[in-house]
Amino acid sequence: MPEAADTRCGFVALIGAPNAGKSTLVNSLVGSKVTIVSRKVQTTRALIRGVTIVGQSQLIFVDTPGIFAPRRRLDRAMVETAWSGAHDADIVGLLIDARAGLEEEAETILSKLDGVRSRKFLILNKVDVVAKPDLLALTQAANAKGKFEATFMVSALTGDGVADLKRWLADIVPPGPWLYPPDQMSDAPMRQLAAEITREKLYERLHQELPYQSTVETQAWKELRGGAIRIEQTIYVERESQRKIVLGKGGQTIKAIGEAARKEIAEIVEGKVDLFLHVAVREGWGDDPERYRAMGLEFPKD
Ligand SMILES: Nc1nc2c(ncn2[C@@H]2O[C@H](COP(=O)(O)OP(=O)(O)OP(=O)(O)O)[C@@H](O)[C@H]2O)c(=O)[nH]1
Ligand SMILES: [Mg+2]
Repeated sequence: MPEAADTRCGFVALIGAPNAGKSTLVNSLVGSKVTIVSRKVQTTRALIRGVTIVGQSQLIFVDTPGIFAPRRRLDRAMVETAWSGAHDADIVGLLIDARAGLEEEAETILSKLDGVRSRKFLILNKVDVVAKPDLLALTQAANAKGKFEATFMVSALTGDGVADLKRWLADIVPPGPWLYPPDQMSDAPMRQLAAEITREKLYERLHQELPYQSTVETQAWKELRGGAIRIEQTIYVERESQRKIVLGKGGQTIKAIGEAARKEIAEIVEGKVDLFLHVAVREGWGDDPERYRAMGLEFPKD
């Protein structure tokens, strides 16, 4: 590690509407999968940190849940946690899906961003699918509404513009000692990432309301003799009818979810993994403080 006197270190929170590409960008910035991604909105539920080093600077990226008009208790917890991530960061990047432009959710975030005292910059994401003139118009419109130190145009998916953004951040994060060992990319325990990976596979295979009415927890994690890891997870749903859908005909759906999750977890731990998934009906889990603790969320009291 370099001498502390020369180092820089800071928290960079990425906020934005659901589906803007925050998690994809955090993974791209870190160069490894630390947070899950899906085509559906409201995938990320809590603050997820991903760490990377650029020269003498350690950048701690904070992935946040999308900000939208919340209805359920869980929605409120997610939106509150996203704003808390912004307030606590040294630097906040507002991500806008350039294809969607300044839609209602992005406008609402822009209008509240003045209340955040951290340094701010703007990111137009998904430039791989948007024409240049549209990007310039969007840059102007967003900068007219918010005070940003800089605007970046990136594609989190292709990596276009990501290195430039990293270099800029490395120069402006505050001086100070590194907070994580140089080889650490995430501060989440493996059992939490493993639960998130199963949730990602669930989001890929289930539709309508079901993904939003389910949550995944790792119940047991055991290293067996011979090196394999035995993992037990529970998928909580709200109703028996949902349990049946998660299981699928002859157990096909849960099998596919489990197999996809097992493969990915095995790659990350670089070893053999046995994954056992249980599906439990827990009516009202969205109002159960215990589930929020497991997700790393504050429980909104009302
Ligand atoms: N074409 C294109 N698609 C992208 C890009 N970045 C992200 N996506 C896609 O956008 C969708 C949403 O990505 P996420 O990273 O999950 O978005 P998010 O902002 O974290 O979403 P929430 O966690 O729900 O708030 C996924 O299907 C991504 O593959 C990009 O640069 N270009
Ligand atoms: Mg996300």
